[in-house]
Amino acid sequence: MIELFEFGLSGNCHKVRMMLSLLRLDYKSHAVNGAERELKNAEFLSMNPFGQVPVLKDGDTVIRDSQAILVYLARAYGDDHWFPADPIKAAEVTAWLSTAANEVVRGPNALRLHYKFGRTINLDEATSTTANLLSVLNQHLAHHDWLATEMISIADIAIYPYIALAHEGSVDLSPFLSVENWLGRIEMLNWFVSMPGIRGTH
Ligand SMILES: N[C@@H](CCC(=O)N[C@@H](CS)C(=O)NCC(=O)O)C(=O)O
Repeated sequence: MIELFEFGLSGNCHKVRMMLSLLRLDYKSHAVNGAERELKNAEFLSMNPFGQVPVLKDGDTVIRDSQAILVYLARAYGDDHWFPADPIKAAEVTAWLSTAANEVVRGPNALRLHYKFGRTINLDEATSTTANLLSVLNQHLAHHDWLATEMISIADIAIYPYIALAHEGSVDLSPFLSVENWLGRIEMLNWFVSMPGIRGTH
């Protein structure tokens, strides 16, 4: 049985929930209470020494980090298009996984943490990172249906949640029509799952 240690409002956890659903995998959810310091007790730290969700357990295998979990699920349970064996395609997917862990975190994720959860951030840096990211995404998606290859891959899943949640960080996506259309394509997938804050239609 697959187990997922998670927060309901976390976009990083939502990547994993989406992937599990799209692969039609059953799992047991463990809602971790960050306020109760459940992330920092010895048992949790033995699974992820950074004390963060998501963490996925599959039998004796424990994987931390949302991008790593997507790679694991794609290779263990998915068809090749999710994380292709082809070296060039694998590199294209990995480039977007890096974008998810870098520009997305410093941009729309940081703005959401500020406006929704009150975290102090460098607003100018987060705003300019977000503007540049959305411009890059929009130009790329003007000519591509999916981010990395001609089919959906874990690149799309890794980038999706914090773009779909960007409005909670006071970001207006309406000037970025190709991004809006890509969000809509993902939301039309069979077995797509939503989360609080993700609008139903784009
Ligand atoms: N690189 C990690 C980042 C995970 C992360 O930032 N998790 C947040 C929730 S979205 C968390 O656990 N925060 C609590 C903390 O850092 O104490 C990933 O992609 O999974």
